[in-house]
Amino acid sequence: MAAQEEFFTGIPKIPYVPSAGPGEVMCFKHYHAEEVLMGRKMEDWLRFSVCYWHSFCGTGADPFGSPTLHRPWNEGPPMESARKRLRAAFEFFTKLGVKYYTFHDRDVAPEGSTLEESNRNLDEITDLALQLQTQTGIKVLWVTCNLFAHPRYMNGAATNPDCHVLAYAGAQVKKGLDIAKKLGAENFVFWGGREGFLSVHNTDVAAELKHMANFFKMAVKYKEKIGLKCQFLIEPKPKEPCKHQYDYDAMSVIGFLQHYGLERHFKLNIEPNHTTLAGHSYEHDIVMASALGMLGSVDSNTGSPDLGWDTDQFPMDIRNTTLVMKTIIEQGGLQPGGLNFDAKVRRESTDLEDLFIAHIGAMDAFARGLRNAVRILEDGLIAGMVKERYSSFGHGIGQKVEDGSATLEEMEAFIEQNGEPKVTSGKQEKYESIFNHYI
Ligand code: XLS
Ligand code: NI
Ligand code: NI
Repeated sequence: MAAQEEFFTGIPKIPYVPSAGPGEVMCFKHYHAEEVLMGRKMEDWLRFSVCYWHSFCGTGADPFGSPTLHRPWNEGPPMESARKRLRAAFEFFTKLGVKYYTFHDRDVAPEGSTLEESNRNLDEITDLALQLQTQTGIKVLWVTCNLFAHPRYMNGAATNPDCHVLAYAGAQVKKGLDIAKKLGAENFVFWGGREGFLSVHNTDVAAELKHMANFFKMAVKYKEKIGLKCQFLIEPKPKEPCKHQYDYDAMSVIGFLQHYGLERHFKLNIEPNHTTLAGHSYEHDIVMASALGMLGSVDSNTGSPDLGWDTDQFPMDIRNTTLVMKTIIEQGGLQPGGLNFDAKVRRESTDLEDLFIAHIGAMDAFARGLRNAVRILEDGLIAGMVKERYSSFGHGIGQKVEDGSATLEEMEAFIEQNGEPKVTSGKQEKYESIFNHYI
């Protein structure tokens, strides 16, 4: 048998070299997979995942320009290049030392002219994926269905005004769930690509929301029927491609899930670039979802404050990664979710090695965030200050508010007895100064 084609020639398995100088970017200086922090290996806190669509399907094309990234695996007839792409991807995951990957159904296998043909393509490619997974030990963090690229979905999938289109999406998701089971995916993501509206004039919002909820109920039912054990995740995004998307941000998705009685079956996959598009700060939705026990996974990327769209850059800012990791440690980890690099190299970063440099840089940024967060939590200084700030809820009237037994009459009696509260400083700058000490 001919030797398997190598795509990243000259690039070895990426080593950990903590002493490496500033110009050495093809090694980890902070990410040390096996090192144990707060009782867990770094790789288990971080659970890094590479995304298929940007890193292996992306061409660098944008609305103003043609492809700039000419990948050897994207050449040839569709099924042949699908197989090459998969082998290239597994070579990349192995050399990078990442244990998880994520994909849309249509990233790994081309859409055929009928659903049957698309499904056959998927069967064939996922046979190879399963083989490569077994050989390498690499696993699927999550699968998702692309319910937004094909023209049939231009008016939405689960929220399409035409039930024929919704049915197609349902059929596609059924197959996606079968594939998730076949490959042992740990999660399944629903990103509402075109679930929203561009004009309120032609849209029955109440009907669309109900259809979307019923669509999710069908997915839950089928998941249970086939005994698929993965976590369902919804990924909020406020806009793009729609002007308004129903899954606007963490709190709107949580409200939606609760309204339709779906909250037990889903968690959230938070993408910080979407959070900033919603007008929040980077860590906002991670903190909000986690506070309500709904943070399931993170699409680790970042936007650009100068551009108002989903630029999907690699996360390189240590302040952000520290805040994210602090939240993740506080909730006891992300498993079965992970940190998925839903990020793409810039269209100007045309070398194959740039794919490695980008992932290594982002992994190191998260490893530093993890190390910083561990120091913040182990020192306990900030936690102690926050605890003190809320200490009035630990006794007396505060305790009654805390456990939900207090009444407005008791509030009135308390004020009659104790009068005006004394104002206390919020000390924001003190917290910020202490936080900076750990960065
Ligand atoms: C798009 C989303 C998408 C999902 C998966 O903005 O981030 O890539 O993560 O469909
Ligand atoms: Ni995403
Ligand atoms: Ni995105």
